[in-house]
Amino acid sequence: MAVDILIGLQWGDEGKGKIVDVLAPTYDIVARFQGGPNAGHTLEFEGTKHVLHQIPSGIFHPHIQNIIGNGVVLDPIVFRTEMQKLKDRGVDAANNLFISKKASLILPSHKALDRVSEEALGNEKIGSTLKGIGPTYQDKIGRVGLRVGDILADDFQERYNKLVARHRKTVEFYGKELDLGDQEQAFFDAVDYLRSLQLVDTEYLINQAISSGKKILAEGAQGSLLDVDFGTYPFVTSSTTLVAGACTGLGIAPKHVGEVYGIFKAYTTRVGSGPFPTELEDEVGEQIRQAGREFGSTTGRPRRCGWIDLPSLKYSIMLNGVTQLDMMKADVLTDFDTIKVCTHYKLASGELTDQVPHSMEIDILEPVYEELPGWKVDLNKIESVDELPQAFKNYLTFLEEQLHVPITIVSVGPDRKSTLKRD
Ligand code: 2SA
Ligand code: MG
Repeated sequence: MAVDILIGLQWGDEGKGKIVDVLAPTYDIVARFQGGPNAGHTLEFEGTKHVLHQIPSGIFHPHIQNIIGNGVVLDPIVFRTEMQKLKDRGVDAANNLFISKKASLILPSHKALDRVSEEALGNEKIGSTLKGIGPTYQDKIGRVGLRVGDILADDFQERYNKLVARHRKTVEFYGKELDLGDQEQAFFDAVDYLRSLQLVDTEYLINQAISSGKKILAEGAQGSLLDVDFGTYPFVTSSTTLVAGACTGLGIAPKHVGEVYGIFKAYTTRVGSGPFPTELEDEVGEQIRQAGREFGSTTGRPRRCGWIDLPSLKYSIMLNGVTQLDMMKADVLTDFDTIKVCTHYKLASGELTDQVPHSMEIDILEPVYEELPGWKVDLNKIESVDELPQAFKNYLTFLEEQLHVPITIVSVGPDRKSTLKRD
């Protein structure tokens, strides 16, 4: 088995970037397989915080080859800025970064489409990051999109014009005008930059690496509950955020999948619209938001906060075939006397279930909680699992008994060092 896959089990922002960074030293390749600039993967080490959007989180390790796979939607403008930021911090990513020729290109007009579409939805808006994700995947599935490899063709400008003409008509359909301002110039400048990088058929690169026994880590973005099929549709992102997405988004046969790391927070957050059964719209939710610094790392939006939700975690574990769990941000719950855990949902019929129903709307289901004693000890200072307070160990055991998967990593602070491994 050569490809391990790391997946967020909630609505994104579980701390995937941090765990990739911690696991990276044992891997030869780190690859992104879906999503794009909507992602915000935060890594902290040596007192500095780094937020990555499109570049894989293995980039800070010089021995690692990083791959942006075919399943990704790539915004050349955002990408170029991201590369420059890395360079400013002394990381020249160009040599160990490989970009799939089959990755989709986000055009400035895709971002305009994202905006007009959200405006038209009004109160029912998805709460998209406005990065053009939905419209770009629509064009991919609609078979009219542009891909990274197209920038090498002589007629790229014509193909670009043709697609923008389509987008212009759609924007007009919404009663608006397409005004791209200086974005087109920025796009073509960034495309020129992209041409100078290693644009390859990454499916061959990865499969050759598998054949030669190299270790690969596929890094998921967003979360399982934002998956286009199994998430809280239509309040989802437009890609397959599950393990299956790593196979199609990189060109990996399922037989090569090894460990599946499922990342979750000790509580739950969601940014954007859509149902969230355990949401706390009170001072407890606000306390979690402040203690956990729960603000979108791409858009800065305040994240909605709530208690941990076991039925949805079980669902994500099932869909992904999770083999190991990693629990993040346990330190955020330090100040609470009791910790609530949603074990079931109560349906309108009065029936209790631990399965995720077709709709997770709160008027259809009500969360049922068990209360566990809080630990009231600042976990941030703890450096080994033996030092963990008993009440916290009990919380872990309770979760493991419910989820039937071992929690092998517990993160108790933002820094690389605050990551405790359990056997
Ligand atoms: P989109 O932009 O079309 O993918 O938005 C569709 C929904 O998916 C949600 N989404 C996210 N949820 C959590 N984190 C994400 N990344 C950023 C972060 C988000 C941010 O790391 O904080 O900064 O706001 C992410 N990306 C997409 C989105 O909120 C919609 O509900
Ligand atoms: Mg994030």
